[in-house]
Amino acid sequence: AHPSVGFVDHLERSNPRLDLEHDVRAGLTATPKWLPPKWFYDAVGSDLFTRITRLDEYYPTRRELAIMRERAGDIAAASGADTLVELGSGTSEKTVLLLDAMAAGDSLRAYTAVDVDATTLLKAAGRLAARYPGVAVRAVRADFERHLALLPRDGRRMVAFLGGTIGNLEPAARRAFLKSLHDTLRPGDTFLLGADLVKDRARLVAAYDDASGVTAAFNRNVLHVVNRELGADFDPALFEHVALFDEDNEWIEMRLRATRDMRVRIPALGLTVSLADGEEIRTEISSKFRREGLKEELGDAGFAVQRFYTDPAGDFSLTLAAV
Ligand code: AVJ
Repeated sequence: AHPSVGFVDHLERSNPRLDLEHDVRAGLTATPKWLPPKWFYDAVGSDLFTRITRLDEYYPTRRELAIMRERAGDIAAASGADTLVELGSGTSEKTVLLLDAMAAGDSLRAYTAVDVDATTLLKAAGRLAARYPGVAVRAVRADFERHLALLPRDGRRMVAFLGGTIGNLEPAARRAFLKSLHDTLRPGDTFLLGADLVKDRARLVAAYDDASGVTAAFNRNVLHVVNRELGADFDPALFEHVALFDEDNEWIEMRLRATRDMRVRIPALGLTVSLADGEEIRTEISSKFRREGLKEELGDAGFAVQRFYTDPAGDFSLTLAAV
C-alpha cells in the first residue's frame, strides 16, 4: 500500500474459518439447504465475478457506471460531503468518478475504503492515495453488517454502498443494516445507495444465467471453497446452476441442484450431508427494487431521499439520501 494510507483492522480477532464452519453446518443441515453468498469470493470467485461484470447479459455494473458518469458532479454537490466512505470498496472505477467530482468542487478531504479483504483494500486505497495527494486516505478492514459504528466519524460524510450488494441481504437484515447505518450518521451526512431495479423477467434471469456459463462457474465455486477449506468431497460437476426470479419477493435466487442422489462428507465438521436427486441448495438472493420501495425502506430507517437517478433504460438506480 501507499505509505500515507492509514490502516485499521476490525477483523483482526475474527476467524473466517470458524465463520465458514458455522455457516456450512447451519446451511447444509437446514431444510431447504442454503449457503451464504459471502463464501463465493475467494481469489477464483472474485475473478469470476469480475468476468461476470463484463458479460453482455450482466447489465448492473455497466448501468451504474453510466449513471455515475452522468451524475457524479450532481451527487457530489447535492451531498455537500468532504469525506467519502465506501462500503465494500472493491477496486471500482465508480469511486474515482465520485472522488474526481468532489475534488473538482474543491471539497474533497478524506476517503475511507471499507472491505473485508485486506489485499483488495490496500490495493484500492494505495492507488487512490497516489491519485489524490493531500487527501486523507484510510483503509478499514471491517464487516459492513457488524462494524458500522466503528467507522471514522470525522468530516461531512457521504457513505456509498454501490453495486447492488444491498440486494444480497434478506429484508430483515436489510432493515437492520439501514437502521444501524443511520444510527452512525449525523445531520449533514448522506448515504448513496446503488440498487438494481425490477424489470423484464427474461433479462433479469439472463443476467444470472449467462450463455457462456461464467455465472454457473461462480455459483459452483462455493462448493470448491467448502472442499478446500473443510475437506469436503462435493463434486461440483454434479450440480446444475439454477437462477430464477421469485415474483413474490422480487428477488433473483441462485441455487445449485443435485443431479443425482449423493452423500457428501465434510470431515472438518464431522458431518455427512445427503442430497436427493433434484434437491437444491440456495446460494444467493439478489433483490430487485422499485423507486417507491426504496423510498419507503430508507424512510423507515430515518433517511429522506434527496435524489433518485437511473440510467436511460431505467435498469439500475442510485439514491442519495439525507440523514
Ligand atoms: C455483487 C451482489 C451485486 O447480486 O448481482 C452476480 C453478485 N451474483 N451474479 C449481484 C452476483 C451472480 C452481485 N452482487
